[in-house]
Amino acid sequence: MCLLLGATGVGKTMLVKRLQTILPRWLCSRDGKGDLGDPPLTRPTVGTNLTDIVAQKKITIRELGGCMGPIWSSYYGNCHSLLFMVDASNPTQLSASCVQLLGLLSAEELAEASVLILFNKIDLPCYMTIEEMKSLIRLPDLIACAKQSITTVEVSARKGTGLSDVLRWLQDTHRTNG
Ligand SMILES: Nc1nc2c(ncn2[C@@H]2O[C@H](COP(=O)(O)OP(=O)(O)OP(=O)(O)O)[C@@H](O)[C@H]2O)c(=O)[nH]1
Ligand SMILES: [Mg+2]
Repeated sequence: MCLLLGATGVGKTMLVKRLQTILPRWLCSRDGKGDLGDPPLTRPTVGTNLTDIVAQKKITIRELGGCMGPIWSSYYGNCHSLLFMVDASNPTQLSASCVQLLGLLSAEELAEASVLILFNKIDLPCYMTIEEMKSLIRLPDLIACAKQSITTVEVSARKGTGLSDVLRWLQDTHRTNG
């Protein structure tokens, strides 16, 4: 099981919809590029949303809506990997996201999980660069101190940028178990 978490509106549902769209061509050519068509409409996820990504093995991604934040922890069990999404176009949300991330990294049940932090919406202009945001939340220190293995990736779920890296990470992370 892979958990997909992050504040409301960062683009989690868009990500899973787009991953499903690019999966067939990624499996053929290891390339997620090409026209993805119009971005699908999304609504705020009230509750949870399960999506199966079937590559070499089936990986179930469980999105929890941002509004479910207070009860995210009841879903930590059996979580092999964690996708944590941040809206790279919205630095004002960053400190709240950082607090959420710290809570996740210190949770006993997630100590063994591999973590991928996604900076989404890189297609939008922003007054702060991703490097500046990373240093603002002291991400290098977090990565050095965390029990989990942490990777970061910059994506646009809307445009498809970086999504083949996400699929590769999922496949590598779930190769052995989970
Ligand atoms: N420009 C841009 N917009 C995006 C991107 N990803 C998502 N969005 C938009 O952001 C809004 C929220 O997207 P959702 O996928 O519903 O967000 P969510 O994280 O699932 O939100 P909750 O389910 O409420 O927690 C929608 O209007 C999307 O079209 C992106 O990469 N670029
Ligand atoms: Mg959603």
